[in-house]
Amino acid sequence: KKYMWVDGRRVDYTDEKNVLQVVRRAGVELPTFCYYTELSVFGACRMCVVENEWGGVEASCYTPPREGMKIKTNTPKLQKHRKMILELLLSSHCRDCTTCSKNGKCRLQELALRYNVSRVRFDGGNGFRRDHPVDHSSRAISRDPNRCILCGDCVRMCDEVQNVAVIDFKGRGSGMTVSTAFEEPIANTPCVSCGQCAAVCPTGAISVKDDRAAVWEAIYDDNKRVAVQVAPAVRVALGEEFGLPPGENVMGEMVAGLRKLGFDEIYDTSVCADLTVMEEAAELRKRLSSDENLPLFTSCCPAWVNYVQTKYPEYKHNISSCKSPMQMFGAILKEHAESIKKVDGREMISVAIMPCTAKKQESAREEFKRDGVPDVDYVITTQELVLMFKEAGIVFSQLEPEATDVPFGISSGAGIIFGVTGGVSEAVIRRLMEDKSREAMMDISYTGIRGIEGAKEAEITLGEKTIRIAVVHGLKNVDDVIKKIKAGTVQYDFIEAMACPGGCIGGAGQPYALQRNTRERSGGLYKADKLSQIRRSEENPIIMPLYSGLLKNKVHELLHVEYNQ
Ligand code: HC1
Ligand code: SF4
Repeated sequence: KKYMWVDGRRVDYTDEKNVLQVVRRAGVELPTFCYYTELSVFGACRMCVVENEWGGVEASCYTPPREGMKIKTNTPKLQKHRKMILELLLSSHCRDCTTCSKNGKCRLQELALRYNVSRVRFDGGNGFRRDHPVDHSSRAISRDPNRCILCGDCVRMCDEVQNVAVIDFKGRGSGMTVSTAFEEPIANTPCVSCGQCAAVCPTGAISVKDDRAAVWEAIYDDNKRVAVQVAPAVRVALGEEFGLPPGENVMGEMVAGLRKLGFDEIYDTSVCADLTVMEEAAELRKRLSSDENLPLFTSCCPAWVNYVQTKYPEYKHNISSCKSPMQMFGAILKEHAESIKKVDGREMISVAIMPCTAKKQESAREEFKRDGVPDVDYVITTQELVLMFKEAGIVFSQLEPEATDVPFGISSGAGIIFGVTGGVSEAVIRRLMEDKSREAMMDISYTGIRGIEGAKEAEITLGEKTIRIAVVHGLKNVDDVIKKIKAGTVQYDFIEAMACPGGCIGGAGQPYALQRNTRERSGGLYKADKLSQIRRSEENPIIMPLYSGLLKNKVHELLHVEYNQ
């Protein structure tokens, strides 16, 4: 066994790439601004320094562990070093913490407190960079370079994980910033609105847009009836913000909380995920028989749709024409509202609670408006919902679980697993498989579509045909697959792509966005599926009445989309 010494204690290690990982395994939470296991090692912030046996100071993220190595993590020299870094960062950082969107969640704020930085000796000496314009152009994120500490996390995330690379370092010395090319507003770049840059930003330099005020306004307005739908992934992450273990399903408590907030109708987006399964499975069958526009690309992840449209427009016809479950629900709710309005007189406002920042941009797309009115009026993230509960003084632990509303109150387990990578494919396969036995359903989960690997593949046999499926998450992984398709080295019939690592459960709107808790959150969704009495979309008893009722002659208008781009 290999081992090293951390603060005089022997610590075994195996394949840890750097001393930082060994130290963290030993239970010491070394501070960092620029270290994430998902990203390459940058070594810029130097907060993770350790002292070696000769009194030298090394960045632990950059140092590979050596057999018998002796290091200390907390010495007067290290304390002084960390304090100095914090003071230098603060000398060029605005300090209006109370009105910053990251207040209470900012790592700079937290470390300044942790290392007792109560005054900044170099105040102003480095030139307060306070005059950069703030970029509010995107529907999903805001960029405030005045709050940037140049850790480069957003730059590496956008490039290495998402393969989009629309932000980079610019300038030199104290004039250095992170910016888009030619300082274009981010909305004019190929940014896909995934929000993953905001998820890694340790300060408020990149933050998720906050739409709470508009939702409150609608709730307070007596002339409005406010309906809300909640995405599958929200239920297994929300509890983390209230001290519950990751992956715990708090759907019932959340519904109770939403009623307390004043929402008039509460629904589960999974219901329309069942509709998506019906429509997408039919679309796949059709394309397989005509052998056109294959592989079929799933369309529920708006950041992925944006990516195809900007990077691979030649594949735009491969994107499924199905609206995402959120947009299908938005259209159905607005349609349904017409009949209620005659009785009730109130205008219906439709809100969606999503783990995702790109959903804010999706709901604002022209294609999802009818007569200029969006089908989904406002999208708020899991984190914004947490804040709404707190604003309303709701004590989450005291909520008793409640059920969603009729007439759209039943969903299947297939609709719930949409929130995890592989879930959409599994749900579609359940629909397509002729063998509807319990054993066949079990077999699907062993085809290779479950699990957190970035790219997976599976084959299923439908009658005479073998269908090849790829399940990919993280846009860099998806890009690799598309390149292989282009090169002709792989061939698929169906591709499920999700921009965020892990699928929606790892969305940038989730609590502690980078601590993705992928295993626990996906476990929570698979458990909910297992506990569902209905596990196939076609068995959802509200689906067929919908087709013969509200959707009659309106399937195309309400459930499908033709993108303008
Ligand atoms: Fe998703 Fe979807 S699963 S996209 O990941 O298809 O955001 O959770 O709501 O629309 O149902 C997100 C999640 C969500 C849609 C569904
Ligand atoms: Fe890059 Fe996504 Fe951030 Fe846009 S939202 S800058 S694509 S990481």
